[in-house]
Amino acid sequence: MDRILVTGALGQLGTELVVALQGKYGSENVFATDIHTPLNNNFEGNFLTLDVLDKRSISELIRRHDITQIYHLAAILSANAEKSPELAWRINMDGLINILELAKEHHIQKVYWPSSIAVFGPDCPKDITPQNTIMNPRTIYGITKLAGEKLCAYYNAKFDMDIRSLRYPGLIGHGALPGGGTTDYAVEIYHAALKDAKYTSPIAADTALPMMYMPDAVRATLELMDAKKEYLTVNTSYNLAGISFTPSEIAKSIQKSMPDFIINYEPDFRETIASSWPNSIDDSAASNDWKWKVAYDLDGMTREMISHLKKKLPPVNVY
Ligand code: NAD
Ligand code: AKB
Repeated sequence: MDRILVTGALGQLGTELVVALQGKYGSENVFATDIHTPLNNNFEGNFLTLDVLDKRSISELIRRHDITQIYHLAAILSANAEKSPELAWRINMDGLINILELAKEHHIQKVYWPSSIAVFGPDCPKDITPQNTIMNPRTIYGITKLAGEKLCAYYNAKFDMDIRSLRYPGLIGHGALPGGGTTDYAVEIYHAALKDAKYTSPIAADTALPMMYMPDAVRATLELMDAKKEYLTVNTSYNLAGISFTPSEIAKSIQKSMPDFIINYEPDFRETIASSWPNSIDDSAASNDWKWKVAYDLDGMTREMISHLKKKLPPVNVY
């Protein structure tokens, strides 16, 4: 029987991935953890407070609950990482090596660890960025993700482990508030549209970034984890494409259901990060190896985001 530990479970990805894991493995077999506690303590299922820098507590939790798989999501995202690089290095790298060492020691069957399009830098091809290319990330977050990919590949090869990874594009979901990333503007914009009918973008109007609606990201994760190991040809982290759009294009998509919505642009340090990342991604390795196919386009995602958030926020001119 599979028993699952999820770290960083209260974040944007964890909030939706935990529900999918509970559906697949049974709520009683999923142990969601985070350094923070759930708001109003209203978490459905097992929840435990856990700091990924506290190796002894992680080891104790794995032993006590007979954990067989780990989804290690805890991290500091790109924009926040630029404000505290040393903290980002500790959480992203020391947290990862704690998990890898404990996974080895406790003979964990499978580990999932997410990487990011942040592994790419300004020297890589911007359009349809290949799986393997020059990387040279310029952000501390991207550096930790690239080092993390190499670390996972090393543990796989050296200790014959099964650690799998995806290079997510910017993820867009309604389950949790944005977590300090550069692509998080594309989550904030929906909240702002419904709350104030206007948004000031920290990213320039025509800077395209690869993005993905959260249900696609969750499905990709479960599909990769279910794939037969012998079919997987990428030993670092799979490129994942999704949909690419600019702030001006997402604004136009929102205006289809909210014609009064206004967008302004005040690019800040996040624009520098965004313009060092790809415009779009080549994910043919994922399509070939485990038949990955994206489902949501920009307008489909916009319709769902507005419909879900409308139930949570006071509405402003939604037609
Ligand atoms: P998030 O910032 O929303 O959530 C991260 C969670 O980690 C938070 O709930 C936070 O409380 C927790 N955390 C921070 N420090 C911790 C610690 N010391 N111990 C335990 N928990 C701690 O991030 P997310 O968007 O959910 O991202 C999850 C993972 O996916 C990260 O590894 C991130 O790098 C990766 N990823 C996310 C995106 C995206 O667009 N959201 C894109 C690419 C990759
Ligand atoms: C960020 O912007 O930092 C994340 C990511 C793309 O990894 N959303």
